[in-house]
Amino acid sequence: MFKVNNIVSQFNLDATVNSIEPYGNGLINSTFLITAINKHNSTKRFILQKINCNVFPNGDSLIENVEKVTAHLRSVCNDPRKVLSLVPTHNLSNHITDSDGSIWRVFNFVENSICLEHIENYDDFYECGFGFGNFHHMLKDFPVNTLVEVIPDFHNTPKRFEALKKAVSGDICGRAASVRNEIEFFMSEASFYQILYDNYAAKKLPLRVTHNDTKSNNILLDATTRKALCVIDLDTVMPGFSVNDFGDAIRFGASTAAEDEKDLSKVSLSLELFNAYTKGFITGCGDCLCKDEIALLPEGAKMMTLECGMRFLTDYLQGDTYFHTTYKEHNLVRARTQIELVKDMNRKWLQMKDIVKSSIE
Ligand code: ADP
Ligand code: GN1
Ligand code: MG
Repeated sequence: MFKVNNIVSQFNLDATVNSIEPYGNGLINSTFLITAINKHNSTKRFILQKINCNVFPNGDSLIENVEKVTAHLRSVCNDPRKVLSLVPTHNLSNHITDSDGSIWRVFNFVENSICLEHIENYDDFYECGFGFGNFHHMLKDFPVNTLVEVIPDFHNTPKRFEALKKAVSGDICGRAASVRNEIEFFMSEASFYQILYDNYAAKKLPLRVTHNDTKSNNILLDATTRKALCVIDLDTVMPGFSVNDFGDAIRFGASTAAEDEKDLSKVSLSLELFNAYTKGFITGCGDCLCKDEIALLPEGAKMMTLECGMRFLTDYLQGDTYFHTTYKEHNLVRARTQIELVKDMNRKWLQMKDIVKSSIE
């Protein structure tokens, strides 16, 4: 803890630190809650984060992206609870680099907010959709080419498929033979992976500023009104496709089971939740989505579920070096829930298409 205390002392919190505790359930970065007392004797809280430099080797560019995007959001929305703010250091920097080369930053804590690990009702999920849709709306005039692609090809599903096949042939942990069925499933969907890039090439799908990690625990709702409040976890904000932002949220939030549920009979796509998110997202986007983008929303949902499943399986084959895991088969269990969800999406495909169509009539 000495090291963390030392890190915190370099930020200009304007308050005396009482405690620093691990916080949240993210799979990549390390997050801490700082509780402090200011000179008026009021409690002030902050979020401290250490960026995972294996995942984000380009930490300086990541912080620059976050600074640019939050500055733009502040220019279109002046409510401080609705936009993340980086707290400066005493040297007026927006982050510090420690002796190991790791990057740390502090955000103001958004008080009286909740963040959902599981969706509890349709209205909450509508609000998540509205909030992420509104994020696109607020960033529609942001010059997308000024953002650094901090993880190149992050949602390039064809490349993720190539990476899976390479992990299978490399088989460095000797695990491939035991996951033949899972590998076979991803092979059987191979003709699907190119579809968004084909639409991009045909100029039907524009490149936008996208969040790229739209799980429900990456948006804060107001604890009193349960209205969408603030989009967080901006590390993967990069140029991308809106349908993937829609899709990742569906993958996580419209599933009837947790991402790491072992009992696959509990995993399915809730069409009611799909409907709620679709309505919220399209409304939040306002006029910024084009017709072809809206038509491809179901493809985004299936794509992100397939891609995330492949990423979990690839990590399992490679010895669990990317995602935080708490037991040996954790990534495999996660890959299996994603496969189960895709199978259910295939069964409910026409209904998903109909829900999207009826949302714009
Ligand atoms: P990770 O990249 O590890 O997922 P996040 O940025 O999503 O990290 O933060 C982890 C958790 O911390 C979030 O799910 C949320 O509960 C909480 N959190 C993060 N930033 C804030 C904030 N500014 N105000 C309140 N809670 C926050
Ligand atoms: C990671 O950091 P977190 O938990 O919000 C991952 C996402 C995955 C998600 C799966 C940078 O997100 O891409 O969809 O886990 N983030 C990164 O739960 O790889
Ligand atoms: Mg997160």
